[in-house]
Amino acid sequence: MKKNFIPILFLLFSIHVFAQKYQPTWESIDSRPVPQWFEDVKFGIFIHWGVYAVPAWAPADADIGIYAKYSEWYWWRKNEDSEAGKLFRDYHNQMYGEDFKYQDFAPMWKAQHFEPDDWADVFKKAGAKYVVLTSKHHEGFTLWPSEQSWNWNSVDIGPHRDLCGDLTKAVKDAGLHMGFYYSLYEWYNPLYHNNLEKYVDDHMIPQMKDLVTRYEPDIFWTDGEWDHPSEKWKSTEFLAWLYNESPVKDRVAVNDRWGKETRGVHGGYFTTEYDLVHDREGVGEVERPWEECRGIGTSFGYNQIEDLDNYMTSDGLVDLLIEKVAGGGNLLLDIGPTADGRIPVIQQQRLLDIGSWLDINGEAIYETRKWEGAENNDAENVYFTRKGNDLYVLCTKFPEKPVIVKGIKNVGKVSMLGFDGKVKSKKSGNTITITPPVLSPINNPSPYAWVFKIEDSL
Ligand code: FHN
Repeated sequence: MKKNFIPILFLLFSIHVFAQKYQPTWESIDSRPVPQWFEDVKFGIFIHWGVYAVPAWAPADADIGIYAKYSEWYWWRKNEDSEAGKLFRDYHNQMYGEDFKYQDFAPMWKAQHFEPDDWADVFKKAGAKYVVLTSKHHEGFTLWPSEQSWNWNSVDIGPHRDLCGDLTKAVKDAGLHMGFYYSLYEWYNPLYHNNLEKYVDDHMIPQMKDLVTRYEPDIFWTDGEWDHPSEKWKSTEFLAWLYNESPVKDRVAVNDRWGKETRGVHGGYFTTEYDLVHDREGVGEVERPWEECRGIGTSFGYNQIEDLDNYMTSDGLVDLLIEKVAGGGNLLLDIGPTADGRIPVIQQQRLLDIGSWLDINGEAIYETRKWEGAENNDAENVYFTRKGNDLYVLCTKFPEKPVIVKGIKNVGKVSMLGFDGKVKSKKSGNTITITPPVLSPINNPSPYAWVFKIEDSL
């Protein structure tokens, strides 16, 4: 009897493994399409909120490259032997003194004005359809009561609140998709440095599964993957669990940061950051949905010394959204809340401006796809999206001359979104020439970008 027990167990185990739809290999994981909802939503809000919101500082104007301006890197930079490191150290020592440890900032993060419903309301008014919150950045501090992060989480210290839970509820109640950013590596966790395998098995994977089962996010957005290949992070094992067994298996979307070799190659949708595409073998060979992320200014975390020169204008942000969506991507625009729990007013204002533009022009953004015919049209400041047989022509500057669009099949009604008057157009062969209407401040539908819709044209 006993003799047969082991082979039977092995058989049952094998049946279980092969009955799973996705195997823990990149070939199998990559075969799962990114859920369609992700490609439809186009615009999301990234939130970088952590202990770094207390010092909230980076040398925004120094000529030291993009990454060194990230305020969320404060802890690392101030210990770094580099030009940027010196700037962070000098600032820290002057403001807080050499003996003041980064950890001492944690109790100063009070989040006393954090109103998750108000945040969700701003996101909704911005026209965003999804939100991605840093559940844990490279500093290892978790925004939920993680068992693995004892006394270094937002319930034990600082805000004394389950920030992931509270925001998830508010965002879901507002009808938006909720997602989490999660950093695989942790700068100063001794377990990470001394025993990677134990860190992955006993710390990282349990944390990731805890986040998924507790809050059921629609997006799992990993980062901090560059130290090790995905094999060491056991990424395909986690993804197989996520896709086969987790409570969000049918709807969850993930990104491409699962190991030093995976950006732009493996995983779910591809990501760029401040337009940086990570250049490595295999990148660009596979067509996947993609997403650009960046801050409104020079940093993801809040940087209190940024001024207007560091911030993109509302006009620039609307243009950025158009450019990314016309290129087939999504825009994940980051905000950096303050340590007391507010979204800085200037960031709110930028978001609401985007929202009012989307209120009128959203149909040219949401649920659209890239128009391949755009390649044959190279007029400056003119972009295209398509939905069904309709073509949208998005002009980021008001056209002074007629707009010529090549490569259409037919012409149905031609209109400008948000404008009631007639729009003149003329078709000749596969080309249509649209004469921009004369607008006044009274009937101008937008201060930022103007959209022509050509119905039944594709
Ligand atoms: O180091 C981080 C950075 O702080 C920020 O979180 C961005 C967001 O994409 N990702 C990392 C660098 O790629």
